[in-house]
Amino acid sequence: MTLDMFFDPFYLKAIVRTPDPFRHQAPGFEAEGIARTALRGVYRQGATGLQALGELRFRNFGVNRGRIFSESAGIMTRDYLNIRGFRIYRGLLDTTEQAALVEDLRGVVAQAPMFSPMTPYGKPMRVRMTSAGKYGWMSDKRGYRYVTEHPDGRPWPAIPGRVLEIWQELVSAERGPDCCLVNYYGEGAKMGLHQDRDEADFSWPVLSISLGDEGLFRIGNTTRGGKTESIWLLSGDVVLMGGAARLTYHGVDKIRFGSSSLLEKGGRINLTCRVVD
Ligand SMILES: O=C(O)CCC(=O)C(=O)O
Repeated sequence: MTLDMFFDPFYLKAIVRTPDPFRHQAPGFEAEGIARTALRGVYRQGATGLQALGELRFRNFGVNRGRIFSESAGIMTRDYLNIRGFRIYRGLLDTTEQAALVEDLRGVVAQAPMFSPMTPYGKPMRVRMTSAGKYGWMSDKRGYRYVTEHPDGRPWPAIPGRVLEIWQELVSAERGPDCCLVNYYGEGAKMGLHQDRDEADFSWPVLSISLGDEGLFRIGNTTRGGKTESIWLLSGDVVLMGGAARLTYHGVDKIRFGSSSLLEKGGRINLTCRVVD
């Protein structure tokens, strides 16, 4: 049996060539299983629970669940909660990944500073925002829409590679998102129930990544009104809103300001990636 494992800052790479059962332990990581054929994969650090890749089982005792990319087996199993068609991947990003993503976002904000949009009805939104990608989302008295430039006239910066990787894994490797909207919820910020319907093609899901303070996410129905369900989204959680749930009303009632130490000054960041046209 040959089992090569080594760590780099973001990936645990494992190359397994064996027909024999094996068991391997490294700090924060344990793998066991039988590989009937040579498997080569790249495994994110930070996975918890049991994940199966072919006949190979990886168990990780880190804080969060990780991601698996398979080159050979093409089988990926990942747990998610399903609430009204919203897939909630709890703790998909571990704390190292979250911090790296925040660092990437600092770069985005340096090129495209956060601003407070106005609703078409003339009220300032409670959430501050900016965007990355081909388009940014905009709201002012002319309405909700996507635009190719930041209000200061510059094009939006590129979507960070780490965000694209998550999209590639959960949504599509062929088609990337056109927009990554970056919302910042400071103390007292919230977002009312709404549908995401400014995009041309609703067959693409919306991918949402939560970072920082916990946010109470409310999920409604495809029409206004009716009973709703709520869940606290935690830092590192990823939500996929697609299929029949693509036009479901959703919003954020409140955040628990200071509940996470990810952002120095507190608050919650939410990224939403969308195909726009
Ligand atoms: O902050 C969230 O979790 C949701 C954000 C959202 O619904 C949106 O940007 O449309």
